[in-house]
Formats: sequence, structure tokens, C-alpha cells
Amino acid sequence: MTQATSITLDVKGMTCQGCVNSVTKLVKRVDPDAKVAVDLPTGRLEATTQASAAALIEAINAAGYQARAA
Ligand SMILES: [Cu+2]
Repeated sequence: MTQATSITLDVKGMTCQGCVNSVTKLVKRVDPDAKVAVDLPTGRLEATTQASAAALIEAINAAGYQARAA
């Protein structure tokens, strides 16, 4: 088991709470145990997770948002 780390991403393309929920679900699909906090105005996503930043970015971008390491 790898240790959970804190990952911060900048996510563009989120416009409403529905987007926040969608992005949160995308992260949890990669790691069901992830703790996710999204700030909609800044697009800042913070996750405590065993997943890699690259895996989260790939999942989020595949859904049509633009994520990158903050
Ligand atoms: Cu939305």
C-alpha cells in the first residue's frame, strides 16, 4: 500500500457545483478513498490520495476539463 499524499491541481472548465461534483467523482473513481476538496472560484482541487497526480489529471482531462499540477 502506498501512502496517501496531498495533491493540488488547477482545474479549468468547471462552471457550477455540478462540475465540482463531477470532478470530485472522477477523482474518487481513480481512488475511492480519496479526500477531495474543490474551490470553484479558483478552480483549485486538493486531494489526499494514493493516486498519482498524473492519474488524476488524465481522468479529469478525459472528461473534458483541463487539469494541471498547481
Ligand atoms: Cu457545471
